[in-house]
Amino acid sequence: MTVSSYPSRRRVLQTGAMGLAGLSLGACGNAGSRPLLSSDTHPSDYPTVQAVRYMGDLLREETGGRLDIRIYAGGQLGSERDTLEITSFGGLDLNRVNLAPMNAIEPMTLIPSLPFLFSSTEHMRQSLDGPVGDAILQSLVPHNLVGLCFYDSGERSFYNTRQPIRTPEDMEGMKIRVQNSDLYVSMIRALGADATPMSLGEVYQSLVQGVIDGAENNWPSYETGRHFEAAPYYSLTRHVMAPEVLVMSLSRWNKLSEADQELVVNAAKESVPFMRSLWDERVEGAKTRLLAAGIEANEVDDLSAFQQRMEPVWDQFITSSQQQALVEQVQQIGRDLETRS
Ligand code: GTR
Repeated sequence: MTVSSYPSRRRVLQTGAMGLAGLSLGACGNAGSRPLLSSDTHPSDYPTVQAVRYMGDLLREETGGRLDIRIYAGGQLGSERDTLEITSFGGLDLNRVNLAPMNAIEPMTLIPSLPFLFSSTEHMRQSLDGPVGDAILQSLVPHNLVGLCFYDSGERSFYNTRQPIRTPEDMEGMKIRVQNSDLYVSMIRALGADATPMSLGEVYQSLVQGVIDGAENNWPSYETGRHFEAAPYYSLTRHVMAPEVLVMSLSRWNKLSEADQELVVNAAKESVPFMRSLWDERVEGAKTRLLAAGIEANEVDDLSAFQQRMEPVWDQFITSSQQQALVEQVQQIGRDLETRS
């Protein structure tokens, strides 16, 4: 499937046209000199947005303002799936999204999204900082996207309006919101719950109105989206550690000189450690604030029941020898880390 075959194409084009009309007002005329326009679903103070802003500062300093980034945060330009399509058409230059909305367009992006693949933050970071991460970034080029870097997204866990989750049976019949990815839909079904794909912006209202019973995300998004107000039971399943990715439209990339391409890649890479330190702080801060606000968090003593149910999910989505080889590399990195510790 290519980016342009997304189902909601008509709606996307409408959103895109509105977004672009707005964007062109602020642009300085020719595409070569205007800032790189960047989208993020999170608000201005979120670590991903701050990291891209940092990258823009670096570029501005290094080029005396010739290269710069203008960020449209808070989902102003639409959902991740929609803005991704706009980016692939070249209507947006940069986009920070999770890997989930790319799962349908590029099978290699399924790998870091696999439930229970990474055993720790270190395992995830080492895997994505090396050849596995490079191969996944590279796989985006045929979709008119240049993968610049990965950012952390931490551990995703389930939260809901009803009760603590300790076993898959506790989830039976619950309506759980997922990102727009078939992998997530299968994961929820394998746990005995009903999956409802929707964009992040719709989750709060859907929880409040009882359209869904729960969702799954990391601590910072659970806090930022105020989902905790409606769904105070946060159960630490830590089932997915799929990272965020920063992509550039291939058409804008091709308009840059080789020297500028190198500046962009280097600034993106430099923003990664900056983002990670903000991220670690944000996770701790969110956890402390949410516990103080009275949410009920619980550890899950036996994750094996959840893990076992994921076996058919892996089999369903890891179907090529290319994917299999990368999964094995990630697993080897995990074993090496364990031996060293
Ligand atoms: C967040 C992630 C977003 C988006 C969101 C979601 O953790 O940073 O990019 O994927 O989850 O659940 O839609």
